[in-house]
Amino acid sequence: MLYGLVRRKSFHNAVPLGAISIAAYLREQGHEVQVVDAPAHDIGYEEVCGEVNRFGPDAVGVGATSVIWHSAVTMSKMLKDRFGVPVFVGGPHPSLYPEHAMEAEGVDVVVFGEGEETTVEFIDALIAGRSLHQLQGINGLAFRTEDGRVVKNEDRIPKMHLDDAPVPAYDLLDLSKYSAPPMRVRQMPAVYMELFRGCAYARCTYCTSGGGLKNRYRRHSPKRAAEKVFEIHQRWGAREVAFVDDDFVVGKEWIYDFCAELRKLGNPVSWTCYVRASQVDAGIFSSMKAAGCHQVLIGMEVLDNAALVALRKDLTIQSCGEAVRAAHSAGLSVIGLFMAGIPNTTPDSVFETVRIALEQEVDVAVFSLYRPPPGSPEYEELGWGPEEYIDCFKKQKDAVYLPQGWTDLKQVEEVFAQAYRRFYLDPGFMKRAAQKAFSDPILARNIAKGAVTLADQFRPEWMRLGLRDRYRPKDRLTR
Ligand code: B12
Ligand code: SF4
Repeated sequence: MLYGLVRRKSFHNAVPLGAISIAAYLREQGHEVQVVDAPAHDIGYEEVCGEVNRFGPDAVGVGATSVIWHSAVTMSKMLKDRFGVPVFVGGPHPSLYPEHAMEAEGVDVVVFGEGEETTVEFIDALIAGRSLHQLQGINGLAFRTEDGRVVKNEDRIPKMHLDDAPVPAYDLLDLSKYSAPPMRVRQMPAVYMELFRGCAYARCTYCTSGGGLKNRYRRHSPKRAAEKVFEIHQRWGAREVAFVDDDFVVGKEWIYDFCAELRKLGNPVSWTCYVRASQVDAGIFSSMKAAGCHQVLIGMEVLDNAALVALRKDLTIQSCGEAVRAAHSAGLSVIGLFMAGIPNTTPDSVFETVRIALEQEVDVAVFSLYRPPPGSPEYEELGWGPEEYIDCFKKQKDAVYLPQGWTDLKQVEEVFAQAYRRFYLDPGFMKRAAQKAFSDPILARNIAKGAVTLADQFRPEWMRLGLRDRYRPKDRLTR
C-alpha cells in the first residue's frame, strides 16, 4: 500500500503527520505501507507514479487539505488510470466535504475524520473480499454503490486511546528533508508532532476545529506523551519538536506532569506549542521553559474586546497582554497570530492591534486574511460551497470577505499588508530584534530566515506575480 501524499509546498517542508500516523497504525495491524511525500522531494505527478510503480501497492491513499484538493484529484485520477487499484482520499478537505470529494473522478472511497481505524477497517474489508461498492457499516467512510449512488456512512467515534497509538512512522520519511517554520526552530532536525486530538475549546467562530473538523478531544497521558517525544529523539535523532496541537495547555495538572516527565528524561528536545491566552500563567510557562520549551504561539486575532467577544475567543486585550508578559517573564518568546478583515472590525482595529502587539513586545507577529469557514454566517452570506472554499486558500494574499464598513477588498488587502509593515518596520521592534539577535546567534539566523519569508510582504504586487509565474514549474504538485 502506498500513500501519494500531495500538499502545497510551504516555505518549509512539514512532516505529513496525517499520512505517517495512518501508516504506523496500518503497519501495526500487519499491513505493508510506503509514504511518498511529493513536496518534500519536489517531485511531480509522473515521478509519484514512478514511486508507486516501484512499490506495487494493492491500494493507494491520497491526503489533502482544501488548498491542494485539485492536485489531489489529478493525482488520484492518474493513479486510478495507471494502476487500477482502489484509490481512497482523506485529510482535512475530504473530512469537511465528503460528498464533494466523492464527486472526483478517480476517487473510489473517502475517509472522513480521523483516519486510522477507518482505513484499517476499509483495507481489511477489501482483503476479506468486499467490493468497493459494499462498504456499508464502516463508519467514517463514503463510497459509491453499484448503481453510482454516494453513501456516507456514520461518523466514526475513534476507540483508540492515544497512548496506545503507535508513534507516527517518521522512519518512512527522510527526516533531513523536513523542518518547522524558521522562527520556531532552535535545533535541527526539527519535526512536527501531535499529542492531542481535537480542540478542548472548539468554539471560535472562524475556525474549522470548532466547526466541520471537530475531532473528539482527547490527549496522551503525560508520561506516554513524554516517552513518545523521547522515542522520536532516540530513534530518529529529532532535536526539536513543533507541537501542532490546537491548544496545548488545557488544565494545569497535565502540563505540569508532562513537563516533569520530560525533565526526568533529560529534556530530549527543545519545543514550541500553541497555547490559549486564557489558560496560561507564569507558573505554567516556567515549568514549560524548564522542560525545553522556548516559544509559544498565541492566537489573539484582533486586539479589540468587542470583536473578540464576537469571535467567541474568550479572550480580552488584558488577558492577551498578561499571557505575553507571563511568557516573557519565564524566558519564552511569543509568536502572536492575528487576522485582518474579520467581521465586526475596522481598519483601525487592525492598526490598533499592531500598536498593542508592539506595546506588549510580541516577538513575532503573523497576520492572515479572514477566510469564512463552512458553517459560519459569512460563508452562508457569500453563498459559498466547496469550490469557493478551495479557491479562497489559493489566493493567499487576496482578501475574500468584505466586512461591513470597509470600502472594498483592496482596502482589506492594503490593511493586511500595512499591518506587516507597521509591525516589522517599527523602530522599537527593530531595535529589540537587533539587541536579541546580537546576544543569540540562533535567533539571528532565524530572524534572517524569517525576513526572507516575509520579504514577499514588502515587495510590490506586480513583482510578486512576475516572479511566481516565471518560476512555478508546470507539473509540480506544489505551488
Ligand atoms: C501543522 C499544520 C500546518 C503545517 C503543515 C501542514 C502539513 N503537514 O501539510 C503548515 C504550517 C505548513 C500548514 C500550512 C497550511 N495550513 Co495548516 N495546519 C496544521 C495543523 C495545525 C496540524 C496538521 C496536523 O499535522 N495534524 C495532525 C494530523 C495527525 O491530523 P490530520 O492531518 O488531520 O490527519 C488525520 C485526518 O485528517 C486523516 N488524514 C490525514 N491525511 C490523510 C491521508 C489519507 C490517505 C487518509 C485516508 C486520511 C488522512 O487521518 C489523520 C489521522 O487521524 C492543522 C490543524 C490541526 N490541528 O489539525 C492545520 C490545518 C491542516 N491547516 C490549515 C490551513 C488552512 C493551512 C494553510 C492553507 C494555511 C495558509 N493560509 O497558508 C496552509 C496549507 C498547507 C498545505 N500544503 O496544505 C487548515 C486546513 C483546512 C482545510 N480545509 O484544508 C487546518 C485544519 C487548520 C484549521 N483548523 O483551519 N499547516
Ligand atoms: S481557534 Fe484555536 S481555540 Fe479556537 S476553536 Fe480553533 S483550535 Fe480551538
